[in-house]
Amino acid sequence: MEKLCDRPYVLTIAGFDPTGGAGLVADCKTFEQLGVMGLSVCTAVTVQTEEQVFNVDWLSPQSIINQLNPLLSRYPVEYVKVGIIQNWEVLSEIVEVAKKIRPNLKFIVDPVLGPSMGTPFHNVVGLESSLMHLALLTPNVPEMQEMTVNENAIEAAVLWSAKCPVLLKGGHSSTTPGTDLLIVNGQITELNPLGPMGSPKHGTGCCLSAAITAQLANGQSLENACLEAKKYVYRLIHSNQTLLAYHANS
Ligand code: PXL
Repeated sequence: MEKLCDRPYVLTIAGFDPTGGAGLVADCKTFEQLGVMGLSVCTAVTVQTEEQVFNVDWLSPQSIINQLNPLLSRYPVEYVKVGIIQNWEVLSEIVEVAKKIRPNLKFIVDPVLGPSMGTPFHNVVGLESSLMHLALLTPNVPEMQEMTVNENAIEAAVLWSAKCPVLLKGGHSSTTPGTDLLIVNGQITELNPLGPMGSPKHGTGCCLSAAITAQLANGQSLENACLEAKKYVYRLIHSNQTLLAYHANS
C-alpha cells in the first residue's frame, strides 16, 4: 500500500518560536496553506514573545542530524528551507550530510541575523564555497552587508550571485520599502511591492522563504516562486493589526 501522499514533501530546518509567528511553526503553517507536505527539523529552542527574545538554546549539530536522517531517508524531499542555524560551519555540515542521503536536494537559506539571534553569519567570505549549490539565499540589506563585510549590499549580492541566486529583501528600506531584488548570475530583476505596506509582523522573513520553498516544490520558476511568496506575505501583513499574522492562501 502506498504510504506517501501526492503533495510534494518539503523540509524546514529552523528554530522553534513558541509564538508560532516565526521559525518552524510559521514555516509549517505556510507549507500547509500552499499545498505542500511540511516536515521540520529543530535547530534551536527560543524563548520569546512576538516582541522580545529572551533566550536561544542551540541544538548540537548531531541532534540536528539525528532528526534529519529518518526524514530524508523516508520522504522524497527535494526542497529544504534553512532558517536560524548556529553558524556557517554547522550549515555546511548539515548540507553535506543531507546531500549524502538525497544528492538532488536544493536549499533555500534565510541567513537570519540580529542581536537577538547572536549574528551567526557574520563575515562568511571565504567560507561560502562549500555552499555554492544553494538554490537561493534570502538576506535583507543589513544581513547581506554583515555576511560579506560590504557596505554596498547590492554590489555584494551581485558578486554573491555568481555562486548562487540571491533575493535581496528591501522590506525595511527607507527609500524603496517592499521592493526586493532577485539577482541571478549578476542579472537583477526588481520585484515590486504589491500595494501598501500593511501592519508590521513578526516572522515575515521566515514565511517569505518558506513560501518560496513551497512554490518551488510546486513546480514554479524561481521568479514566479518569489512573486507568489510576496503575495503570501502581503496577505499576512494585511491579515490583522497585531504582530502575529493569520495565515490564509486567498
Ligand atoms: O524572524 C527570524 C527568526 C527566525 N527563526 C526563529 C525566530 C526568529 C525571530 O524571532 O525566533 C526561530
